[in-house]
Amino acid sequence: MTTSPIDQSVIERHNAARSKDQASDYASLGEKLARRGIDIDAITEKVAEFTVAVPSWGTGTGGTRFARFPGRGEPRGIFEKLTDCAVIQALGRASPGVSLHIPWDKADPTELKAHADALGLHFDAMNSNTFQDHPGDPRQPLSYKYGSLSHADPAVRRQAVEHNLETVAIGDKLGSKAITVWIGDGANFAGQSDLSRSFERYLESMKAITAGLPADWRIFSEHKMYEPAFYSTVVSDWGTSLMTAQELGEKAFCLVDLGHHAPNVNIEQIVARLIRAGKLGGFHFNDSKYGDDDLDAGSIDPFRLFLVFNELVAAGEALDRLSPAHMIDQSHNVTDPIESLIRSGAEIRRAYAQALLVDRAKLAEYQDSNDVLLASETLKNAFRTDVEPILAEARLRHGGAIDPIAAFRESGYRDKVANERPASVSGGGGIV
Ligand code: PSV
Ligand code: MN
Repeated sequence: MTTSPIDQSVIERHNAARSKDQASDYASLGEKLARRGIDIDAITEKVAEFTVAVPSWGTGTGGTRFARFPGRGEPRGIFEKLTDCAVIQALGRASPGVSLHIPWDKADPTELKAHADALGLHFDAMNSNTFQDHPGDPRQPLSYKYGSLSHADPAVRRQAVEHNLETVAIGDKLGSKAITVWIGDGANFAGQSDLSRSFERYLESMKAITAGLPADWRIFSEHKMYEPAFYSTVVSDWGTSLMTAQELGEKAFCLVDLGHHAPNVNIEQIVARLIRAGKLGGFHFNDSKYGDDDLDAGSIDPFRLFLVFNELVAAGEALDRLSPAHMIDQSHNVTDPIESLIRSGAEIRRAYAQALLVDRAKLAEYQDSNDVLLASETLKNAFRTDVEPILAEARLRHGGAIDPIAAFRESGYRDKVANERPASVSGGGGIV
């Protein structure tokens, strides 16, 4: 028996007012798709099965290195963050999983698990944090100022390895099956560190973490081109990440954070290559214009998100074997985090639904006969399809809201928690 922080009668009232329009929009899209030989219900079912985990740290207002402007009723700790995640799931029905960040979310695992179970949530990949110091944490007395897993000092490396293993041990009690390792290690100046030796030290540390994983766990290496290091970063690109995963063996995979590449890089091609190598471990979805902007998924370049999903759908069985983790990694500075996360879950599902509509036989035919224009049109045709009735139907059939943002506002949840959580000080994990 699970309890939802959103009264089901709010959702029912909301849907009752919209169900006639939804039924007619769904029927009319169904007719259009039937003319293209597509069964709308089969697509809706696949969309409903597709889920993406929300980041615990995304439920509070993020910030930049200039300022953080707290929002109303922000969660004050991991238990309230989980409650907010349950709101996102109750309305959007796309995100029953939550990704935790340790030590930001450190709490008694038994209590955490019980709280999540009661809310009908589970835990996706764990994240370790060796990109910050943790004053007061007796297990991490040494500073990460000059690096963590690749630090020149073996004592710092050992501490960072231990922190990762502690994160795994917590995750294991919570039912998680993977750890994502992102390090901020790198250099601001040429000559500051030895590019080869620092990578060797990183690999050695990652091997120690991998050796300590439970049998059914996976480890994801997450690359990022720059920031906080601005001259060189130890795990800067997918080549480094792939080398890492290949060297670590069968438990190791690469995680693609959409914001972590050079400007204009072809992310969908990276995804295709990682699938080919059998090393695509998962995603951190978000969107960006300039760098690691951590904006809402699909808010800037929905076509790019669609093209990523086009590769995933095209991969078919090869992807099923990899079963990559889908997670959101965003920073919400000027929107209500709950609304942004609901919308992002829907945008990610939208890209998936559009990718399912691609006529793959025709696409292959046009590609092989060098009919460039019609190959391009085949993709664009799927992307141009307004799949909103499918997304709404997937929510509706699973107890969610036809228009989840409107339902969230109608629920009065933000006002309620603003009263219950006065002048909260701690938002998310801070800057992502
Ligand atoms: C780093 O920018 C990152 O993408 C990593 O996934 C971190 O775990 C997350 O953001 C939060 O800082
Ligand atoms: Mn990330």
